Amino acid sequence: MEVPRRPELFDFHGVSMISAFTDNWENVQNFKARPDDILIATYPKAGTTWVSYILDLLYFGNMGLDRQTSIPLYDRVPFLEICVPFLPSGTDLADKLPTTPRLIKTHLPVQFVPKSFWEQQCRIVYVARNAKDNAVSFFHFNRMNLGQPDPGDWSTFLQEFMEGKRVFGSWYDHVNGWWEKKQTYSNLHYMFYEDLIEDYRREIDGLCSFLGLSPSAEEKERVRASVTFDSMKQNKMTNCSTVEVMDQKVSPFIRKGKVGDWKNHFTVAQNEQFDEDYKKKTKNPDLKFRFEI
Ligand code: PPS
Repeated sequence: MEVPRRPELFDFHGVSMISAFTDNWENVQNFKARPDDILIATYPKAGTTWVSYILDLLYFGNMGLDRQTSIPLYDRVPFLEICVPFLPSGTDLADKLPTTPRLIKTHLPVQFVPKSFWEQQCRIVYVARNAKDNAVSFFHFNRMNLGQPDPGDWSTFLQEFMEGKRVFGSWYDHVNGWWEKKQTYSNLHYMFYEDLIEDYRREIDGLCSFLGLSPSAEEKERVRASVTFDSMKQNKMTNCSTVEVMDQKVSPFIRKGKVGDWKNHFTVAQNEQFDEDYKKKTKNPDLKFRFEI
């Protein structure tokens, strides 16, 4: 059997990208956001699927079982910039979404977000995750997903991650760019994966208050039970088991879901080098990450 070729990274307006996320650029840039659209923005592997599913259930959890059992989450929450052969593009899927609000996912760095989202004052939920766990999760994702560039071995991957040479570019620029945007754009809710792990209920209350939602205690409990790591790992609608290019035997899409798994991957020397480099690249003292909780 022919082994599918993995895509090559290239520089795209200063950001490392692959063609699956740039081929539909004109339609992405001209995408017509509506005022009630909600954009879920993240650097890859920061908790996108988790937060997307939480929002999906908060808004549409009562719409009937069919939706929950037959429509994969990636069709309910389209990935705006994706464009691959034989599948509808993210913009097409979003255009055809029957729901209000439309929930839309993106990994774009802030400067690439289509201008209609800002013009329409859409609400945006940004999720950030500490760089070390984010890098580990991204490494395993690149191993299992043939649609991603070859990760090489862990030390090669880590080096490239530090240099911003992975898909969607530099983690440092991403989390920082969005953080800076938050200072001038009030409809942006900046969340941390670590906070959600530490105190799910507190974070959901914050999210609901941002979204203007007031679910009952029972509804909140229903959502909570559905979005636990174990439930989402078992759930075929959220675990990407239907995505052909992902080999879950290499590494499952819903893999570990922990804060601090980086300790099982970083050598002492890698950690020292990473910390040194991290200090130089993270200049904003207000944006703080936790590497353990
Ligand atoms: S993607 O491909 O960018 O959309 O991936 P993303 O969803 O952002 O990130 C995947 C990581 O999130 C973990 N995850 C969860 N953690 C805790 N609880 C729940 N419910 C949950 N769902 C997904 C997932 O396991 C990936 O992290 P790692 O560290 O690899 O396990």
